[in-house]
Amino acid sequence: MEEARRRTLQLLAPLADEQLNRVYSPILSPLAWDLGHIANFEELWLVQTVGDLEPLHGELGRLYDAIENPRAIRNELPILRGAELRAYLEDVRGRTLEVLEEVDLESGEDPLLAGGFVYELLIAHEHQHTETMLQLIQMIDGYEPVESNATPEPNGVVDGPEMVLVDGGLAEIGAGPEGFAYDNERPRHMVELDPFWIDRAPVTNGDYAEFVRETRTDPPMYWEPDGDGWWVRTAMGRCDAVDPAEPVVHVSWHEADAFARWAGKRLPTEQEWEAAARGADVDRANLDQLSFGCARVGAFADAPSDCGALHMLGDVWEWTSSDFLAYPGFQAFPYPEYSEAFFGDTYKVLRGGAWATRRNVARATFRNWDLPQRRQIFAGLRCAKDAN
Ligand code: AVJ
Ligand code: FE
Repeated sequence: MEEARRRTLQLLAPLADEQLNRVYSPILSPLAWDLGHIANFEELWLVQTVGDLEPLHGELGRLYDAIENPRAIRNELPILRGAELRAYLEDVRGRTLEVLEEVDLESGEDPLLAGGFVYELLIAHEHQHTETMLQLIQMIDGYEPVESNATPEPNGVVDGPEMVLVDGGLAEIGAGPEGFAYDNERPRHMVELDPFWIDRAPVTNGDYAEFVRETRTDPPMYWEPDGDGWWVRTAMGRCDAVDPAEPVVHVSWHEADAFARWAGKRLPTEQEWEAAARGADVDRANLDQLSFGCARVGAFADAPSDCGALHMLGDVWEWTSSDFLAYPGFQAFPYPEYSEAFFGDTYKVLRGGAWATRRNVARATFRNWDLPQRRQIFAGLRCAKDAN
């Protein structure tokens, strides 16, 4: 929990209070809301629910309820700001640590506490909100990270076939009963897959620029023409040449789907994606935020998934053709608003995690979801094709 908090505060450290309170986009919360929401989620689950204590600020929690308060209105709420916000984070954490002293994680009677589930939930939640914060940080001109790592360079055998084959048959989908996973990843179940081809690597900026040129479709978010027939990236107010060898990022589901059809292919289903990701190594992937961008295709080429695919985890979330639906036998846990409220044909599933995703929340069974028109998320794609 301390490590998660250090990262949250580190990402925000270069920013003035005015920037934390500013609305950069109606589809993203002001950073001060995210920060207060992180602390309030901790208070709700670790202090109030586990510790049976009263909240510090009475009804304050209602302001940080993500379902009750759509992103566009969050800055109009009387949320905590400035020193009061910082004090709330610290006071909640103090009480969390007091409660933790008393807690019995071993008895297994309370499913919330068994295996430390609620603590894992809390950490994953904070990790996911730091990714949301990074979506907004892309819009802040002149943002300079406190700490950053060079993006990993291509290694191993980078050249290979355009697509790799995944055998058909029964595939195990979803997370098993052990360890932390979200409710929407469970229960694990078998699906019958026809054999299919999947791109060995995510679609690159080079591929996507060709699609834009030929179809006159909009470029990805944050691309501007460089005046010389190519493109620059303008995220964080920069002006860097688009690298044709990096995976394309900040495209919508509609754009991803159109690209796949233009290429004579299709998006994979989320089950196909998961089968293709089997054997991918979460420790050999461009994750965890500090590279502040994608790695060129072929980074970790020495660590392919079992079918031979690269970059299944990290760099960009990959759009799938699948709607966000419950797995057979799904049970909401610990609260229906986490996943169940979003099931249906409104949201599309993304898989794999991006450079902006903490390593702790990236895994082959993890299901992310968003609206098909969204581009501020770190989303790209890879294509699939029937094998017969
Ligand atoms: C899984 C990224 C869609 O941001 O709505 C954060 C994660 N859930 N707090 C979201 C989440 C509750 C969720 N996504
Ligand atoms: Fe949240």
